[in-house]
Amino acid sequence: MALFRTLSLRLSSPPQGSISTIVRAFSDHTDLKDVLNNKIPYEQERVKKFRKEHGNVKIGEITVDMAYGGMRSMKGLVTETSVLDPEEGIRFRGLSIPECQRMLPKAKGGEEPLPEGLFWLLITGDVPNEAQVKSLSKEWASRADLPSHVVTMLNNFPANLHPMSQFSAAITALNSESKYAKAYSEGLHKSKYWEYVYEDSMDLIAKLPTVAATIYRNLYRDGSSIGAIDTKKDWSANFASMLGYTDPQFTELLRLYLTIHSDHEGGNVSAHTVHLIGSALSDPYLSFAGGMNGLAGPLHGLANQEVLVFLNKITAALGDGWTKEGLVQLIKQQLASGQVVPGYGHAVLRKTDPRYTCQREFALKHLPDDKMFKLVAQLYEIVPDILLQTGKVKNPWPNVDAHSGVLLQHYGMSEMSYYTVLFGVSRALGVLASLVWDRALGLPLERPKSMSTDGLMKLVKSLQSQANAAKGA
Ligand code: CMX
Repeated sequence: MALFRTLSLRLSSPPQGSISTIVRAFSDHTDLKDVLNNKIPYEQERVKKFRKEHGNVKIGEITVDMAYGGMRSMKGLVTETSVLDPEEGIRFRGLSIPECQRMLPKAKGGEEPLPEGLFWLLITGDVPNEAQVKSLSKEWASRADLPSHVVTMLNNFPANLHPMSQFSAAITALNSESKYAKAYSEGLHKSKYWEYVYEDSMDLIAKLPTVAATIYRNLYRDGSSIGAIDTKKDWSANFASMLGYTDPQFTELLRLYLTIHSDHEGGNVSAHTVHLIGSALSDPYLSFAGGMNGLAGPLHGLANQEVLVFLNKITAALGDGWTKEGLVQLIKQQLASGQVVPGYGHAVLRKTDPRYTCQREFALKHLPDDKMFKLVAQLYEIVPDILLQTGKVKNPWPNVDAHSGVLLQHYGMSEMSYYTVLFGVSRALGVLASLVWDRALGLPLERPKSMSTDGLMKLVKSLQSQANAAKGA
């Protein structure tokens, strides 16, 4: 620690060279905040210099269709933690999912990456070592307790309130604990914003499994106690045990699940919402709760619940002895009734989602004979062709949500309305890492320009007449 601080003091003006070279000196340091403390000044300088030299460079054009069409392909956000390639899928700080599975530290005897390692990677850009990941597990375990008003609130929600509504409301109520909001109200210098956003993000990530497990126990396990956090266990192991699951394979699944659902660059509904709300300098609890309300939509995170509903509908209609012909007919009926096939399609991806593929590999390894898995595998064979035949679906391939529920229910988690809560716990890792960087880079209040249809028509007309005049000249 002392050496680290000395180095950071000596380097008062950022040196030349890539950030990864500079910070290698700190690569064995286990205090994440110290690592960031040293990294952030260099990145701030790098971005400042880049903007000064190239701030006027055009990076795209905006069409009328983009404005009406959900801003697809419009490059208008900066997100450091991950990039989504339409063909290849997600890369977390440059690493694909198989690379993360190979390179990130694992639990003793485990094969899947620890989500703590993924968080370290997302927020610093570096692959952590085991000591760094262990220190995060310990730190999150020490921050996991809930204030009593949140426990009381959770215990008093009616059983018919959807788990995602409970989750979002509890996260909003947790903002009584916001160190950022408190410091801001006392007068906080803007250069310090990120430090308090970091503290809140660490607290929130630590508390999410406790909130989520309390919801689960209240709704599906007669309100039984979640038990105590074990500071020697990793984040997922504690979560699994609070949920009441003892099978080590379920814990491994949870580690994989919480790793792969964490981040999908900046434009998806949950990430964009957190970023947008955070730009108003709302605290991380309020920002993240907003993101969870977006994740709760059926075209986004709730699709994992919808997939299970759809699979159950299939087995109710066709029984376990479904045939390929029967499935084709049912899928066509679903489309004819104006509904989507949940778990298929994506706004950016144009190939099978690698998050689907790694879950399929997990299933092939651990539950190859599971009936529901076989159904999911069969749907993979037939849904894309049917979606392509509609002539309008841009991506007929399965996304992350097509697979997750089947794995969870294999280990006994059959409560499908709960699945999006797990997605939400994982999503915190990516969006809160991004929120820290948003404040570190001083990104301002987000405020894109909107136009009315009349205004757009006038603009198009005037642009056309300018173009015609230029042609005539
Ligand atoms: N089933 C039926 N129709 C689909 C479809 C699907 N799985 N995917 C796309 N389409 C339809 C769209 O509804 C749209 O129809 P209209 O022109 O009649 O409105 C048309 O095909 C074109 O859509 P697109 O450009 O291919 O897809 P979008 O970028 O507009 O939407 C998504 C992307 C994910 C909302 C869409 O594919 C969908 O609704 N999928 C099912 C829900 C789902 O699985 N969501 C989870 C996504 C992953 C996540 O965020 O968790």
